[in-house]
Amino acid sequence: MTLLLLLLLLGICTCQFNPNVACGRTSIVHLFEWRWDDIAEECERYLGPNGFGGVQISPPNENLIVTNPSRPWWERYQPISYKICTRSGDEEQFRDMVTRCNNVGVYIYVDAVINHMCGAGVGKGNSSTCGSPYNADERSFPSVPYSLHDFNEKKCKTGSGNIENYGDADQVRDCRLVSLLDLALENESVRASIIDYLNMLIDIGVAGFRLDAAKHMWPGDIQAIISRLNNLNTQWFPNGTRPFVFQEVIDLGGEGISVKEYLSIGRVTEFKYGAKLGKVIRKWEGEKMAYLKNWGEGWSFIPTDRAVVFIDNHDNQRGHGAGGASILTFSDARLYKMAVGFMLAHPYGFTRVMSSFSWPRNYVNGKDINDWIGPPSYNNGSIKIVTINEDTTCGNGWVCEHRWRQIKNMVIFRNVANGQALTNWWDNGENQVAFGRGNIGFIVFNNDNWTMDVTLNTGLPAGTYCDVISGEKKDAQCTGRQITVSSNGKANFKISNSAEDPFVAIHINAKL
Ligand code: QV4
Ligand code: CA
Repeated sequence: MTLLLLLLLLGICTCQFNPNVACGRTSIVHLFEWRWDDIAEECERYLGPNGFGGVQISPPNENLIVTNPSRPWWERYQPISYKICTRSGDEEQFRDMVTRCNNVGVYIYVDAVINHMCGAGVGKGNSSTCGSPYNADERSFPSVPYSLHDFNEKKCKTGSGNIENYGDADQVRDCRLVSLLDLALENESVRASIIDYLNMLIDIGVAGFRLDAAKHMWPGDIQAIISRLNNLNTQWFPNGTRPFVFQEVIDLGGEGISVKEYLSIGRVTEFKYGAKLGKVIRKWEGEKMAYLKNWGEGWSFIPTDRAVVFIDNHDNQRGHGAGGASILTFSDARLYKMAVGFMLAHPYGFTRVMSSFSWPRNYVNGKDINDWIGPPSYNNGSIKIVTINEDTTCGNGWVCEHRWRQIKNMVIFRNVANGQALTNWWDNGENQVAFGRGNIGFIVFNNDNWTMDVTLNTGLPAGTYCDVISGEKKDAQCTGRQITVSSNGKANFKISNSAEDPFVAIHINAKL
């Protein structure tokens, strides 16, 4: 009996690590700042058919409207209430998106901003996306409702009331992150408001949450909150399914807070991943691809079944957050595709693909002074629709990295190779590397400054395969290069260092 209870508890405790993606799907995509209507369309016309597992959406709850600068993307990280009412759409549009995406097996992951409300210095008014009133001076948000005693005013010990020293764990949790009014998450009334908000989203049908600024919340408070969340909606998910939780904790080492404190609660964002891989692909600090042989825990990353990994996110693609100059983005397209390709081919972690809007980068003394620019929008502030061009790319300022052929095809590669171990690693001691996934898929990179011409053991069955980087298989034809695997599993790979994309990937579903 006690054993049964223990097993049951164990089962309950481990489920929040499961991303809940539909069988055979392995990645999610962050559709940063997209409208709910566009996401619903994208699920049906593109993400479902191409094997994407889910979408991380921008915060759906009402936020402060920031006019100086004009409507920056970051206004969405300044909550005013938990009404579903933002530039992305209202509650009806949100429900429609969740239903339509779920119906095609693409699940929704909500960016949950629960550490804080708006900035301390924004005054009072009702300049918020749903017109709800706020008074930051009095710490009053009547639409939740929150008032003075719901904030960490007394607990924070710094002079400014803001976080001043990241070496001091108490400050990081109890003081204000860049002046954002810090919620007292140990208060039952605060917990209840947050739990109501998250449970409303679960009941609508979302599959999980990104916990924004998790490092700034005490692990015990997060645990208490997520243990009171409902199981997922049984219209789409098996009985008893726990919401997937992944926590935004930036730990590059050397701070007062370790990512380890959060591993028992849910998954965690592994920020070392993109920062390190960026350095390797850029060949900075003597890094080379050959060193990727023991990529993953071997690079002192968190355990693979706890990690959410990505090459860039909405912060560090523009110099916010962590990672610095090594982070690769759509602006370094050639290197970026290699990095995303490597990530999606490699078994470590649960993978998230970034999908951005473009903005004119403008560096002054090493800092992009346009880092605030919000999504493509009209003069009245409404977000522009995502248009789709003839060639399947996006228009209206949307970059849609997830629609780049190389990236989309590697999302499919990862699905096909799911569960297969890394096999047949090969490297030239420099920046030419290759590896397989069981006898299912094989990928080869040439990031050296000379042509690669090698014959490698792919582990794949004999046959002719279509390279899914230079093209793809369409109606039994290959639009790109063809690779012939002989009966001993070997194949010749010739990759010019000046190729548009100096890598090749094949898998059994791309066999001709
Ligand atoms: C500024 C000063 C303050 C000053 C205040 C005076 O920095 O010191 O007291 O003015 O009014 C915006 C502005 C910022 C401003 C603040 C409050 O950029 O200059 O403070 O608003 O008015 C995003 C942006 C922030 C933005 C915030 C809220 O990145 O620039 O702040 O939204 O609009 C750490 C954390 C990590 C965090 C990362 C960016 O550990 O958790 O920094 N990442 C997440 C999100 C991120 C978001 C937040 C957290 C906050 O991914 O997008 O910040 O929700 O590493
Ligand atoms: Ca806090």
